[in-house]
Amino acid sequence: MLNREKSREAFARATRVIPGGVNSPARAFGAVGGSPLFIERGAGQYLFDIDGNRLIDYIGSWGPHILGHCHPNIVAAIEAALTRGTSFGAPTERESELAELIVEAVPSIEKVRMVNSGTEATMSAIRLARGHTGRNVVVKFAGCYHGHVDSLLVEAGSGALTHGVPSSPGVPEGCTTDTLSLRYNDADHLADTLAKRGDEIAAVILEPVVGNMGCVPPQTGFLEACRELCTKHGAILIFDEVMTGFRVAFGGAQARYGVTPDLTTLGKIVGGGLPVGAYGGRADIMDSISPVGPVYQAGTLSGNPLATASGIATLKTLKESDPYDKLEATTTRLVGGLSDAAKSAGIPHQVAQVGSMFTLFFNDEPVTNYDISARNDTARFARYFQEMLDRGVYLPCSQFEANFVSTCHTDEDLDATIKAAREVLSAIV
Ligand code: HOZ
Repeated sequence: MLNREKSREAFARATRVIPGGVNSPARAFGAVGGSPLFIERGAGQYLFDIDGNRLIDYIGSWGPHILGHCHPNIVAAIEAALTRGTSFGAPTERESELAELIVEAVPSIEKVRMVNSGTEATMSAIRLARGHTGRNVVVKFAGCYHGHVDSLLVEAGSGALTHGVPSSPGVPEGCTTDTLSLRYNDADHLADTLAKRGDEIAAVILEPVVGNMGCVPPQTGFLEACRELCTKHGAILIFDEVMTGFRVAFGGAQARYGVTPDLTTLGKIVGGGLPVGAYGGRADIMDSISPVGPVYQAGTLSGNPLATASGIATLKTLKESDPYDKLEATTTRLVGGLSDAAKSAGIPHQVAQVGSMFTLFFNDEPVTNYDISARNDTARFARYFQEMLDRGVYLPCSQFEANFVSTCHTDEDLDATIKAAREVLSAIV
């Protein structure tokens, strides 16, 4: 049993001045009960909370920490940048260095614009697609989450789904009348929609591997069909790789699956844990952005010196060490152990894994879309979550989120996690 006393007190204090006590709903424990742990520091694969508990971390700040917390290369890069100034509002050479690393790695990206979050990246990519095509309608897929952009908060995943508001109040109808939400992994649904309204559709945006209704991989042929249909109807294909970029392969899901979108959005790993987003793609489309073209998008802190230093250090370390095969093998071993534990307990479950992203679903059918994910046994998940936490395993506090493995997780961490899962799952049948 974890001592959570100081965290409880810290949460009580936070709730007096911060809505729900958290600065992002995905951190709230509403779906699993209790209150969140307050973190004192991170080191490698571990978090240490203010009660002094050490936790094996499978969130990694919701994706950025593929190299673990406080990787020495990243810390050194940020420290060196810090002493030279935190923001200039003027170009630096580091911005070009980071852009070059991204362009070299991500197949679709010929030019890239840095922003400050994944939400900003998707919001800007949508505006660009509309401005470039002169069309208004955007197609998304239910259960995909593209940040809290007004026009994309329709049947959204992540915290919106977890907290039961996949389509948020506060978004005027006018913002979403041009948003169509289709079934993920259903190419026929997309083909029909494009056949009917193809000349109005500016963009089709999707997570090529969904991380926000749990980890849901694309079925064979789905990404290819999206590519083919967008080309046929002149719609811009946008891969939201905020979560999958530099995660499921160095070049993201598009490199892993060999399907190249027109635009790509990035975040998380590309900032190495600092607030960063980016969107990039075909040069002819990107040149529609101001000041070359008319589509306006701007930001005082975009390309920030600390954030670019952190991003460069992260990408260079990943490029030089190429940890992807090992990360995947580690994750495969872990999900195999979790699945065996659920099997021995006789619990209906599914494991979904792509590279070092995974979800253990409490569901008796494979989770391929939003409707099926909505049938997950969330009550069982809540018990699993709490009991795992009590054994020092820090999982996402929602059945609708992906777990992440870092290069720091060891065999001992995996063994401890699987042992905990065996105990817990046999007790929550
Ligand atoms: N995309 C992240 C989780 N699915 C966001 C985390 C958050 O909203 O705080």
